[in-house]
Amino acid sequence: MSKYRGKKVLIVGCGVSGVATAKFLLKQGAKVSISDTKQRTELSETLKELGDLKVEFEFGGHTEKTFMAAELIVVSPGIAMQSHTMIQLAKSRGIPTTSELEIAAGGLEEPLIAITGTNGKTTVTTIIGEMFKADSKPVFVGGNIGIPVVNHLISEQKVSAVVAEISSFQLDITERFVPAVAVFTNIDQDHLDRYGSMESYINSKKRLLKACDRNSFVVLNYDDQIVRNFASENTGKLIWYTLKDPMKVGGSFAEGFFGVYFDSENNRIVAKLSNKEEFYPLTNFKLFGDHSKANLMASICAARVMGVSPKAIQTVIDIFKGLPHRIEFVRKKDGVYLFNDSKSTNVQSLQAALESFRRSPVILIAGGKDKNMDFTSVGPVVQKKVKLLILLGEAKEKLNRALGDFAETYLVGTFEEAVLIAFQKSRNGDIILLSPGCSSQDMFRDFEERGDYFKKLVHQL
Ligand code: UMA
Repeated sequence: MSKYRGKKVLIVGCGVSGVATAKFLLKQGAKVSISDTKQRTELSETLKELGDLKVEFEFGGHTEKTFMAAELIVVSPGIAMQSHTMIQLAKSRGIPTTSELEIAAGGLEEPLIAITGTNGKTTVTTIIGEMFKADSKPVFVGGNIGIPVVNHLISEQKVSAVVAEISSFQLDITERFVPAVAVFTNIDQDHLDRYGSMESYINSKKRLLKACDRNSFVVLNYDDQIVRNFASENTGKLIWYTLKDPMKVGGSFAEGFFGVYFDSENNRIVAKLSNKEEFYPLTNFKLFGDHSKANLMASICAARVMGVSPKAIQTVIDIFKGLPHRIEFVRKKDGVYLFNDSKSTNVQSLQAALESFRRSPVILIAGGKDKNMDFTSVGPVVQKKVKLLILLGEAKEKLNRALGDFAETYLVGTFEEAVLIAFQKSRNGDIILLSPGCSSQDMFRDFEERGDYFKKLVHQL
């Protein structure tokens, strides 16, 4: 019998994750209520999902009565639990809290491959999923990518693995889960408006490392200093991936190298995950930049240790076209190449996008909602690559102070102006790149709406 049967569970937050959790818990026989600060009318889309299922609602705020009546509280990832008065009050009265991820992980019969990091999470999650599919292995792909992991339990389908993108927000509210594989892509400034300091953001990411046991494979990016340092606290089976040749790094790293690296001379990836080396040529690999190779290597580590065949891995390398809004080629117009990188919502992703373009000068459109980030580190790459900087959104003044001296700069009010000026000022062979380096919520619902709007304007040119 389910441990949730008859239990009074309060779900805080009626978003995608809250609604999926409600559906699962109802199926388990729990008595479910949902509390949300929004009004019912604002939540009509997500509420449709629940149909006429028996749920008690509290809209327009959270009350003590509702929270104190619960035997278990499920907190949505978007809620900063540590500073939430009502959740802290409930905790102080001994009411346990949990998360959608913890509930889902507790019910999984299949191995969980968890991917976290500041950038590249969605791409790595997707590529791993594609590798399983190419090997005819059924797989569930979800998590922070927009599909709650608990949906897999609702579906009751058997798969060979669950691949989940895990955000720091999810990690903050999750205590008990043991991944079979944990992948760390990189860690750089992000969500500092929520965490206040890099240390606190890093500690949040580290919760995934701490969740691993000695049977877990821990995949670390050697090229990221913060992630590299995680090795000293690792208790699982360590796998490295790096763009560097381990023999050139030397020392004990080269001698005991277990992992995947990029062989630049032969444009191929080398996997040393057993006694036998495997080679994956990148001749047909379509994604731009070193960060894409790094994402691919992280994916190979996870897929290979979970038994995906080299043939399936090579198939995905050869055919994967990338995801929308990530340095996505939109169109060539009058000799000018236009790219949409709306998913670039932090400093590191902006840097990676600019570094991906080796040749032509770039006209960069950047700006959006600031997350308390410091953009000064992007100065040198702007100076090297950018011929014109077009800034917009809430962060435009801040970006101008950090980067304005490195390229001719325009501050504009709308996306229409930005695209128009970019195109008017462009010449044959130039690249126009939207890579905001900021989140989208000052002007759009999310990065997808922003990217779609940019693409619409580009097609209207
Ligand atoms: N709410 C309250 N009380 C509060 C604060 C919020 O009731 O004090 C309510 C809001 O009114 C809203 C609901 O909580 O109705 C929103 O919940 P949520 O923010 O947790 O969003 P979900 O729709 O459940 O989506 C979450 C993730 N959202 C966040 O982490 C902010 C989704 O990641 C994730 O895809 C989804 O669960 C499924 O797992 C999104 C995201 O932006 C894409 N993630 C961040 C990122 O990638 O940078 C971490």
